[in-house]
Amino acid sequence: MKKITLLAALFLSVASFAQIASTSFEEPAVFTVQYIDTGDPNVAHPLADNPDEPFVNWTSSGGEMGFAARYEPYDTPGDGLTDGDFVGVTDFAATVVEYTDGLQGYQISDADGNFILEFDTVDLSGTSAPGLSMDYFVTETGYEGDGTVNESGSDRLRIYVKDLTNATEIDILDTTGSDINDLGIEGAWRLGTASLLPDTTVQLVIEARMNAGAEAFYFDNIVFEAVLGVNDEDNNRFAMFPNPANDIVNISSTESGTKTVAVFDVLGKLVVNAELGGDTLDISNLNSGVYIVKITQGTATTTKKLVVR
Ligand SMILES: [Ca+2]
Ligand SMILES: [Ca+2]
Ligand SMILES: [Ca+2]
Ligand SMILES: [Ca+2]
Repeated sequence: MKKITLLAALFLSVASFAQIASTSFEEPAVFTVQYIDTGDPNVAHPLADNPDEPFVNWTSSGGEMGFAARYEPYDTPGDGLTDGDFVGVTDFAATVVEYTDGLQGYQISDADGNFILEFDTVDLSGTSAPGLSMDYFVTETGYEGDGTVNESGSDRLRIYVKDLTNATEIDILDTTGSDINDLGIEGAWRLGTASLLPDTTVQLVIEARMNAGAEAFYFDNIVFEAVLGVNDEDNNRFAMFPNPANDIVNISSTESGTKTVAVFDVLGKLVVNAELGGDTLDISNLNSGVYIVKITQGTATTTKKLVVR
């Protein structure tokens, strides 16, 4: 599932996307057992990876982003993760059916304390309109409390980006102050987004507090993207005509080979996703309006605005 989060920037002009960093949690091996913390649940500590248990940490080898997990007790410490919990990289999601991208994602459940997941920092130097998108799922069950007190029965999920350059924090989701049940976010995958600033260094952080096995949060498809300049090489490679169009539009490339074409409506919803061997894309199902067309061929990718009549 590809998502476009930078529609506002895209509408300004023809522009080209680049992925700056991402993880879909597909690289780590998976273990379908519980993770058992061997540390002291009464004190804060980094969570170590254990043999033949789900990875809670990952060191990037140049592909997917790395991440590191740590545990912080409540003011009223509980079992933490010493009682065995389904956390870390998993390929199953009991109540979720499946992850949104690939087979694997990251699960945090029954932490009996605070589970904090920090991702590798991302350098946004030289980018314009950088942003982050990610998918999250909150199970449908009876959460308690409003998350304002660091104690058992005060469930909380906060997802945010730390702007390390400006010492600010950009919230993607913060349930603090509400009973999670009152937010209408449970039982379906949700898209989380953040608009970021160029020339900053940022870090995605997830903080989760819950005290029951049915209370589970799942994460997948984390992508930092930015718009690269107009009139770049990738943009010049592709032509789209006629525009405005109806019924069909032609998408040509200066290079031979299959093209992947994704069409998004103004709300960022994917409406067409096609592999094109030739140049002709059927758009007869699209209503009149403005669309964003993302064209990919090999490593080249660009985005163009299409008007459908
Ligand atoms: Ca995945
Ligand atoms: Ca636990
Ligand atoms: Ca509740
Ligand atoms: Ca709870």
